[in-house]
Amino acid sequence: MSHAAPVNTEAREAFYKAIDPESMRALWSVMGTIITPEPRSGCQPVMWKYDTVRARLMEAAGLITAKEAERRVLILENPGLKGTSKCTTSLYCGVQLVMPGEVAPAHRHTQSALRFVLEASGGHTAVGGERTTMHYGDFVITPNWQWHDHGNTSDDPVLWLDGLDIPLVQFLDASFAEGFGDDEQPITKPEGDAHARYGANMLPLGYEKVATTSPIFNYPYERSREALEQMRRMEEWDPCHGLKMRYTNPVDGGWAMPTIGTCLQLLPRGFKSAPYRSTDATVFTGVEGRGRSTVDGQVFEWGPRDVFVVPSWKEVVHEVDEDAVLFSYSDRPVQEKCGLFRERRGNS
Ligand code: GTQ
Repeated sequence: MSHAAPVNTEAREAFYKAIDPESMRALWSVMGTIITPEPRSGCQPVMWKYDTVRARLMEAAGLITAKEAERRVLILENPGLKGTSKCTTSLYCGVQLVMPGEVAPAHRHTQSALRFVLEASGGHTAVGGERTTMHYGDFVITPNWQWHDHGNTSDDPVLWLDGLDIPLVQFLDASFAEGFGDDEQPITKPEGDAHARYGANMLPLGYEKVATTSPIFNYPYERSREALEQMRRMEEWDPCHGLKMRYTNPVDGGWAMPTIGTCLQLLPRGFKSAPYRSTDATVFTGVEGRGRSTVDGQVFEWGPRDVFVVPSWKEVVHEVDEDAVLFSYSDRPVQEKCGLFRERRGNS
């Protein structure tokens, strides 16, 4: 596989041409490009500064309402994957803005979505008949095929990061979508219902797993952050990750979403990580503090709400002068299910 394709002779060229209209291709002429010795991704290391994205979203708010747009989102498109609406090869990333008084009308689709809240003094999203209020740093899930609508009854703009498995679903040709018909779905449950049932280290007796996604749909930042704070006292620093926790589905302990793995990590003041690479291209966003991440030789200086990408199998080193928190997501659950996930810790 590591050897080059066999040389082209006139006779071989003629043969390739002859079989092309018959919808055939000689494997030996393409083997090295379809089965590579290691990942060869078009996905590039890249960073978006929040101030730039936010300013453009405010500009967009002067052009279109959330209702007319259905979702007022600026896609963070990887420059190495231009025209594809992808942030990594398998995952999508966008930043959504809902202005005071606006609603993003109810719809559903087979793509799963995560929201990571960047600015909110009172926005909400409704999923499965329940509303949840969004606060800075909350990780909110919209499971596939669930009706969802967003609203903002506060006086301030609400912004969040959208992470969806759009490219994965597209690859599998499994996209379905429909509008609800009304702006908002009926609310049938009190706020906090899912949390009470599934988020208190208990489950209703006899509960049977019905979905592949966690039944908790808001993981409040306050609680996730508190866990990291408690753990920092033990100083169990991982050389590559500092202190990195994954969000789980309380029903089975697996990832919170079937296609997207989500994590929150604390990097303590003065920390410099050991080099790390993994097959799951990862989208990071700053939550607290500032830091510097070197991705395949490119240095990204990030602060809260900035977004950067580490492509598959590219080396990353994180450095922080102050305590910093990062949220991240990747397709790791899919790779694990397929036995594909690989990582390399340190310089080996
Ligand atoms: O909020 O439902 O960024 O359907 C892209 C597609 C957000 C959403 C996106 C969507 C949504």
